Amino acid sequence: MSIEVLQLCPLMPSLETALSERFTVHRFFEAADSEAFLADHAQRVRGVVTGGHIGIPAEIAASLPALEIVAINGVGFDKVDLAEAKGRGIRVSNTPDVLTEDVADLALGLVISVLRQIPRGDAHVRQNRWPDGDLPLGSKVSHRRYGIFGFGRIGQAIARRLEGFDAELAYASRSPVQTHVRNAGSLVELAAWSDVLIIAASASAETRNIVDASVLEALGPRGVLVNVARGSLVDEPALLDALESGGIAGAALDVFVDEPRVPQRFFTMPNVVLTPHMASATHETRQAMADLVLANLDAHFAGRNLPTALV
Ligand code: 8YV
Repeated sequence: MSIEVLQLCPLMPSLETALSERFTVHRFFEAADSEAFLADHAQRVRGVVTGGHIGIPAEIAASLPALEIVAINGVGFDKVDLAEAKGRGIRVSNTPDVLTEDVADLALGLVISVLRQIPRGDAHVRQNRWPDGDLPLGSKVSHRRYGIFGFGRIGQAIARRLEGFDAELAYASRSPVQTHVRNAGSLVELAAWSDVLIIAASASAETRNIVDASVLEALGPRGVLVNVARGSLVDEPALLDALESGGIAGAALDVFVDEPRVPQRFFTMPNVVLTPHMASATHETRQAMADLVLANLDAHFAGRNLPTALV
């Protein structure tokens, strides 16, 4: 009998094909009636495959008595209760490292997009508004002060890229890091020093809403916020207020509090660049993530250690 696996979100087609060749896959996200769906399948489900942005909701985990492994297609594990998993003897894996470059690349793309107004320029040309006049001037990218909050693999990859822009760099982090980059101290001190504050820290109870009104005030009316981490790190209403009142100069955001729903107040702001949580969304990286998801599932069901285990 084939092993039964619950899939909580759409995945790239090659991964879905590979999963269906190995397992009986129940596509939970397509269920019209989730309770009835779980009543039909939950007792036999031994594996869950999910995205980093979705994790596994507590009520689903609780409904799966035979669950052995949660394989996250993503590096973030903020939406999986690791302590609960450990307590139940459930293994959890993620896909670290393979997406670091892409997330850092997108962070740089967002920095350049917001400072140099690339999406605005694109709209200006497409909407044939250029004959009526030029865009207002943008801001310089090179030789600026960049503060990076969270200085793990992704934060450091962002710093390496910014060195190519002759940037001044500083970071703040909850754990000490061995680096030549200056430690600015607290997040408020980092924000006060920065022209651009880039959020690259992982989400947790301690970092929830950590970018609050006081951090935005420290960043100030010439400062720009870039977030490639998780929406939960930013107090979104405070950010909207700061953008509307001129409390900060602009923002570029790949992540939001209640994805895929984004507050409409953002939509009309000319000083904001918005992308749909796509930092790891390249063919190459999603394939590498898929390979790791499969490697972890294969290892588990063959009784081996997981290549990238969290628990
Ligand atoms: C993905 C992510 O969007 O790695 C993460 O934690 O949030 C992203 O890479 C997502 O997990 C894809 O399933």
